[in-house]
Amino acid sequence: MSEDYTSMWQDLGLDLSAHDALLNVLGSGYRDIYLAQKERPEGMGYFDFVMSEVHGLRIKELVDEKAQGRKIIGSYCVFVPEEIALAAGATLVGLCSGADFAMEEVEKYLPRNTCALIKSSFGFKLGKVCPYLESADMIVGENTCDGKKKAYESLGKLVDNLYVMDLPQVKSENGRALLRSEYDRFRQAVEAMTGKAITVESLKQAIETVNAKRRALHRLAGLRKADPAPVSGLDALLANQVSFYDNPARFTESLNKICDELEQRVEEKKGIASEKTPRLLLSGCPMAVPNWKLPWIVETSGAVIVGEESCVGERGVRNLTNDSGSTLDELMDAITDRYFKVDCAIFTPNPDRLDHVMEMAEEYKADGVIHYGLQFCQPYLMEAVPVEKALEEKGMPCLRIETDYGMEDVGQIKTRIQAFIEQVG
Ligand code: BJ8
Repeated sequence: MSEDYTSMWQDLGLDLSAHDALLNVLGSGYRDIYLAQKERPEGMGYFDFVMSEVHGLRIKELVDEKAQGRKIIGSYCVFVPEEIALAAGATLVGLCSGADFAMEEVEKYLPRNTCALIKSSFGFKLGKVCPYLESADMIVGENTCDGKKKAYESLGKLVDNLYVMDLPQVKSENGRALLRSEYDRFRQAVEAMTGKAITVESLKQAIETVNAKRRALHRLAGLRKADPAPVSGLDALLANQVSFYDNPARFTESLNKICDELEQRVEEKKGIASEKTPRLLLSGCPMAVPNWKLPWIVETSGAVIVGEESCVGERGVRNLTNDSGSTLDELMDAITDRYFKVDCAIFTPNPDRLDHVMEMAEEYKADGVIHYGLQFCQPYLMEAVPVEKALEEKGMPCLRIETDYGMEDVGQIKTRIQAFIEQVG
């Protein structure tokens, strides 16, 4: 880290020794997993820098924004529209966590058989180690899976700024009407917090900013269709993860620069692995920082990941918001339409996701799909079965992996993945 941020972390109320321990684990994990990769694009230096400052410079930026009166909104789900936050003069950051922390404490609040993602969010709060959570003026929870919606009842007792957004579970007219009214309610809550009314101009501008970020991520995704793959799945995942924290305009510019370099690589047929290396698609639960376990296992076992059907991946960013509306109502409708297409497994039925996984497998010329389900995540584990069946009917091999954030099962997963790679290769 470029500076000593101890006093800033202290002011945010972090537990300094626990936070130090977390940074150490994060730092050594990053070194062993990311910096050990070969043939990385030079532009990834930007993400190395961002990660080295993820609790430093970026937090200082947020603290400075707060000092100038800007509000920070933390969110746990891609259903929370960044467009609305930006249009009201607020900054949105992702809060999902990808590491176990303070598990003993967590299990005083949540049953053991809760998914690692929810437990981790609680662990970061109870362990007082997340400066994003502690900087947030509003924390948005959403009624998606049963685990999350019940967990927010407990989280509401641990924080005094939780806002719960209701979400539909069915893609019907009523479902869309609920989403639209919840987005209006959220807009009003954010306006009341920032004291800034959203205008047609500010919303259009915000839509453009977020669309530009998504377009850059589409560009990155498109380049991964090449063989040899110009960038690793680990690095592409990192770009997607950082998109939840970074300043959106800076992120877009930096990612576009990396894509320029990757375009060059594709032209020169330069890859992170040789041509014809087995290509795998990941599908399933989101992977929040620093959850790099599965891609790390896959890419150190002789395959390359070419896409993620995930909220930290294509499910989260594939659709753009139409900015052609000329009234607030039309723009809010466009936002609702855009987010209503997100095919999270909490929806029932959810045929779009099955179609999307198959489309992606074809487009990215995958040799096989790994379905990633977090233990105790009912929506994704349940959908893993029809996903696997649909893929296999099309002759696309699929491997279902169910795991958590622990490292105890790495050896066993590696053996299964190596066998799968042999099969598809
Ligand atoms: S839109 S995927 S970000 S809810 S892993 S907490 S589903 S038990 S994270 Fe998600 Fe929004 Fe959907 Fe995307 Fe529950 Fe499963 Fe845990 Fe999950």
